[in-house]
Amino acid sequence: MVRHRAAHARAVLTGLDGRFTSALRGERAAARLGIALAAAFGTAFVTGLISHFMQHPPGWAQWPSRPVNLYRVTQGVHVIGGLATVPLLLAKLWTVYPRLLRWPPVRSAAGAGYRAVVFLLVGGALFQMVTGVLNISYWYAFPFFFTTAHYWTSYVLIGALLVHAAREWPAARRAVMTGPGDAVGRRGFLLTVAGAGGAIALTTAGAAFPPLERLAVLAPRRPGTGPQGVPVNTSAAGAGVLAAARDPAWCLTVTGRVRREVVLSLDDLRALPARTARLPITCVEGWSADAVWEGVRLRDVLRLAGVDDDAHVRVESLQTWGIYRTSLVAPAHWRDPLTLLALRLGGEPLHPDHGYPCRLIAPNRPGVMQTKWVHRLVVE
Ligand code: HEM
Ligand SMILES: Nc1nc2c(c(=O)[nH]1)N[C@H]1C(S)=C(S)[C@@H](COP(=O)(O)O)O[C@H]1N2
Ligand SMILES: [Mo]
Repeated sequence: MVRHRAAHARAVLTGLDGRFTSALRGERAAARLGIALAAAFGTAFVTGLISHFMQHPPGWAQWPSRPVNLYRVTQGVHVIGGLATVPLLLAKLWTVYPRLLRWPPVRSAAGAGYRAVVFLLVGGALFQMVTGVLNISYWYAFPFFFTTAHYWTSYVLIGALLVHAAREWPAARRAVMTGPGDAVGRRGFLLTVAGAGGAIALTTAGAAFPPLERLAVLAPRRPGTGPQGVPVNTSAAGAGVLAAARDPAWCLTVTGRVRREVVLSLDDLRALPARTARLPITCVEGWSADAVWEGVRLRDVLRLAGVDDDAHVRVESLQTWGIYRTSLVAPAHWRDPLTLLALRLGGEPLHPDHGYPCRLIAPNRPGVMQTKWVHRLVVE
């Protein structure tokens, strides 16, 4: 009796007895959503890998310093596209969940293998979205390092997606090409899902794309807010550098593989030729804020010390801990005339939270590599 009731409850839940089925759970809707999701995940994978290899360049390839806004576009597409994909994923899961909860779950060994792939696909997709959304909302609810987990899960997700797509493609194609036309309700369902995705995109895209700035009510960070009109991720107090940054004895040291070690005070830096560049801070979290920076060219300072053209430069902060306390600058970036050691922002000395007395700002580079509170350049 108990067993019978459990089986009955399951049947109701999974729609096997026909009570909880919906006309919206057609193959055609599932196929269409699947194709859209595959395109969205493929885009997320490519833009995600770009972000990864920008921060961890393989020895044989160098990321260019132009176009200035390239990373802003790829990472904006990654994060905003990812957010807009959430309703698609939820809708897809809703259309297929009777099949996900099918009983018995496996009927053969081959079936068990494929169930495992579907499990990785659904689990991986949910994991990427949930951790991604929490991360950009500054809610670090998970015990692991987001970036590493998100990076490796993306390979699992894309691998499972390829197996799933290869297996379902014939049926999906049949459903989309030759199936019965969409019932009105079903078309309305897909339009609603697309509308929800579009609404999310419209209310978050302004975090990266200025024309939509005023609509960006759902964006966790809005450009134009914060001291000097630029958002702040780590404050000087939070980084524990306030006293060192304000110390009148602050100086910049250029050392490592140099012809002569150079030590420059703030006044020495101010006496070098001043340059201006309009460049965005482009955070890996998807937001970008344009600003006008003024300072000295990194290449001018490096040439004072005498460095080889193919040298790599490690920019070190006053900060003594944290994963963003240093960043590596490859030749394409330090030789670019727009790459500055900025002393001023928007016509004023840098606010402490923006890196006073001196911060790196370079074109086409993730925010995590725009080191603040610079005090040493180590040539490698
Ligand atoms: C709502 C959806 C998503 C959000 C909000 C999101 C957010 C992010 C963020 C904030 C980063 C930057 C991490 C950092 O550099 O510290 C990132 C990187 C990345 N994302 Fe996503 N993501 C989403 C979906 C996806 C999906 C579906 C995939 C895979 C298909 C993916 C693959 C990647 C990869 C490979 C990286 C590079 C990680 C690294 O630098 O090692 N993301 N994502
Ligand atoms: N030393 C140091 N530099 C840093 C960081 C940091 O935590 N420490 N955060 C980085 C990140 S994640 C971003 S997005 C930019 C933000 O610069 P802003 O606060 O001036 O907008 O600074 C970068 N530079
Ligand atoms: Mo950032």
